[in-house]
Amino acid sequence: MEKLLDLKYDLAALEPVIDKETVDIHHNKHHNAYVTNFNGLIEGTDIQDKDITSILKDLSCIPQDIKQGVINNGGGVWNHNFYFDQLIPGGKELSNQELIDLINSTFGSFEELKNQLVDGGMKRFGSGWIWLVLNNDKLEIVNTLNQDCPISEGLVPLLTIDVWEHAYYLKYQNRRKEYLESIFDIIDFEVVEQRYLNK
Ligand code: MN3
Repeated sequence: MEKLLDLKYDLAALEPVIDKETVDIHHNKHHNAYVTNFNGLIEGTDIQDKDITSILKDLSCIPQDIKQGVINNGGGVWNHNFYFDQLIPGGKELSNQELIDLINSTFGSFEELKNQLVDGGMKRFGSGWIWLVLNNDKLEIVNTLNQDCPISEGLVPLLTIDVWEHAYYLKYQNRRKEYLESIFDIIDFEVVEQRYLNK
């Protein structure tokens, strides 16, 4: 069973990049609903005592009649935990040289990594996520539909941006690109580094 993640910052602390009302509705309503629905689905089943990461890493463990619901709602919990946990007022820069070198050798530069994440987020048609992942120690940008989670594909996520409209629409409306470009100002790259080191 899952609990709603405790945010490390106040609801208004990510302004002006993400406004208080958006964080409030996104976290306390949408994110919380995934937690409630996920717990309701797994309660009383064979997987009720399994942790969410092991469930999503091995979808074959999910009873067939609740499988798609667990993928949608469990992914909703996991992906939002991952998203909100890597945000911080003012952002934090990357300092790990090994990861900096890997980004430069893969994408050419840190700026180009950002460009490709923005571009990938723009190309994700409909609701989903854009991710920086490790695929067998290689950096890749991938996107997922709905609440699908890259750990179900054996990938190691390092960073994600939620491109569901509920993540940005109150402030940015149709300007998804502006949201994608602005969010880098509040990404905590120390968290991203830690994910890389714990891979
Ligand atoms: Mn969301």
